[in-house]
Amino acid sequence: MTTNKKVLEFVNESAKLTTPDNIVWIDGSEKQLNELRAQALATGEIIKLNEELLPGCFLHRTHPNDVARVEGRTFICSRREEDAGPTNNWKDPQEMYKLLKEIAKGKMKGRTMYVIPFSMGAIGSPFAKVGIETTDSIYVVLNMAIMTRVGTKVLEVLGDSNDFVRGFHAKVDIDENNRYICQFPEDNAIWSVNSGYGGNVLLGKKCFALRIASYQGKNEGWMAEHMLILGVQKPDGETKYITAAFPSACGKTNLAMLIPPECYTKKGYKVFTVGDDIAWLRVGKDGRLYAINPEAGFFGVAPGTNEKSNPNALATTKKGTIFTNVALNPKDMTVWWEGLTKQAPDELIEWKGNPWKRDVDGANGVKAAHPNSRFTAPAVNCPCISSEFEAPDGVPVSAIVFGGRRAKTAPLVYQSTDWNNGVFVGSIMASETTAAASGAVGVVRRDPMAMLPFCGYHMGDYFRHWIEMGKKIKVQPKIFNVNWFRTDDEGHFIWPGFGDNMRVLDWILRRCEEVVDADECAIGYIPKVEDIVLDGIEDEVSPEVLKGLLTIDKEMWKKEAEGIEEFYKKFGDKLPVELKEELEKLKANLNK
Ligand code: GTP
Ligand code: SPV
Ligand code: MN
Repeated sequence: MTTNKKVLEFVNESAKLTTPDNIVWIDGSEKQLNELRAQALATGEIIKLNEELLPGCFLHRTHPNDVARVEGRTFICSRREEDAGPTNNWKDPQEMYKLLKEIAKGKMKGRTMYVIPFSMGAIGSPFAKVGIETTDSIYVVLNMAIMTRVGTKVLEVLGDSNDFVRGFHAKVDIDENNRYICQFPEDNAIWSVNSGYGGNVLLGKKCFALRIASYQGKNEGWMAEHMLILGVQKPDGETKYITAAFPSACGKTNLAMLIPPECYTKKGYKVFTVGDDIAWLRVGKDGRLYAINPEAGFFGVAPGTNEKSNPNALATTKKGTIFTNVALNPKDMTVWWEGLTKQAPDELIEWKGNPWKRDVDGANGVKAAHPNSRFTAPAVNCPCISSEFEAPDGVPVSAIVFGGRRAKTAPLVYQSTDWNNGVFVGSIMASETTAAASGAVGVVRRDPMAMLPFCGYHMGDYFRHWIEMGKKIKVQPKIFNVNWFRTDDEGHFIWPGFGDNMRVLDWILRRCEEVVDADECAIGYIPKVEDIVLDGIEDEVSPEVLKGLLTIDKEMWKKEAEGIEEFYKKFGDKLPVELKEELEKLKANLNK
């Protein structure tokens, strides 16, 4: 399929190591994908869902020990340990290659190795980058065919170039004790062994488009971020674009596809999705910041997705979708997850494949779907996909929003005072952990720019890169922070969230246009209560309640500042002095 020597070399090396019975090159044709689906159906690797209700949709179950990203087993194998920084696991590349080769040696015997040429970004876009993934998993092939652009045309644009990322994946034995997700930034290489789950094995996603790409971006003067991209079309027809970085399972897909409340739709406001997870950002010729979504599909969290919370996401999953670790309704071969409907069907097959009864298992708190169960759905299915989704030069960014899951401390929204202060706001992000990664859930941890698990180099250098990028952008986006997750004394979310987050986006855009005032406080600019539109939710959110959501507790923030200072110590002299100064300013403001 190609005469590219470097590609052939990589494929031959993968094959020599793992000794598969066959090698199949993925050409991207529907015919070939159909053959693979048929094979995977025959072995039970995927289960066909109801063709009338969910045409072209399948269910896949991963091993119960393999249901999320594994941060403890994810490594940045730069030559020097210092270059991986204090927030990444590191191992010497030569040692790690040796270990990985021992693990994968001969492990594709009796299996087929698939070669997937893929493009991150629309083929032909100046932002786009090519990868080649070798894998022994049909599930990976079928998912990559949704999440990225795959096939012959990718090899055509690559030509003889050596500028591609090498992604090696082998399922081996799905042994969690020998699972490794390794990035070699200096070699443009990724190795993933002993997993068959989503983000660990769809190597175009977090491994390439964030860990490797963030490193490439630092060297080449652009940025790879864990951000959604959305467009707000105003009644006058103009569309303004916002990017937002929230940690895993903290609301990116939901915000990217939001349907505005009636008081906005009546006036003609519309929201369009450009991306839901990853943004690649470059400075355009006009000095503005432009964003593309390098992906072609959505790998979204299923639980909580329903007709009310995210009808657009639900509609997106109605055809050509692969569901991973959701529950199966065997009566009609449809899928179910917690939060899809108020009441579960009487009987289901839970995500591990066992019978499940609502009144027995459900009543005992046994979940039918895994909390990190997901759908892989083509972006083109999305009813609100942006007309600019494939725009080769991306969309201009007016605002950058950071946010996390904080029960207290962080207000509903605030604006930073300028770019460097905005970088500070991103760098001090903290959020409660979620089921998207293995480990404890609900523990507050620092997660700068939602990139803690995804930055492919020293995070101090990453902060420096953000500051330097600001200098190159002539028309800097304004930077904000949001928190949809403040809770009351009973632990209930105070802010209704979802579509109602439009009320906050509206304030953000009005701030960008400089048509609305704000109150200055210790941490930045806070909305005046009367400037957040509450039409339609007055019963739920009174001006008093809103005032509470916008209040800064100085004592809590003094503690927060101590925590930031402690966190910053990790970075030693790699911490940009600009951020140190911002921290000093914050402390001074809190003592005023
Ligand atoms: P990744 O794909 O892991 O990067 O996650 P994500 O950031 O795209 O998160 P997603 O939109 O899938 O939301 C994750 C969870 O947060 C779901 O259970 C949602 O129901 C919940 N959620 C999203 N937005 C809101 C909101 O505005 N308020 C509340 N209370 N919950 C929300
Ligand atoms: C995340 O965890 O942020 C995801 C899912 O988007 S995964 O692809 O598994 O990383
Ligand atoms: Mn994500």
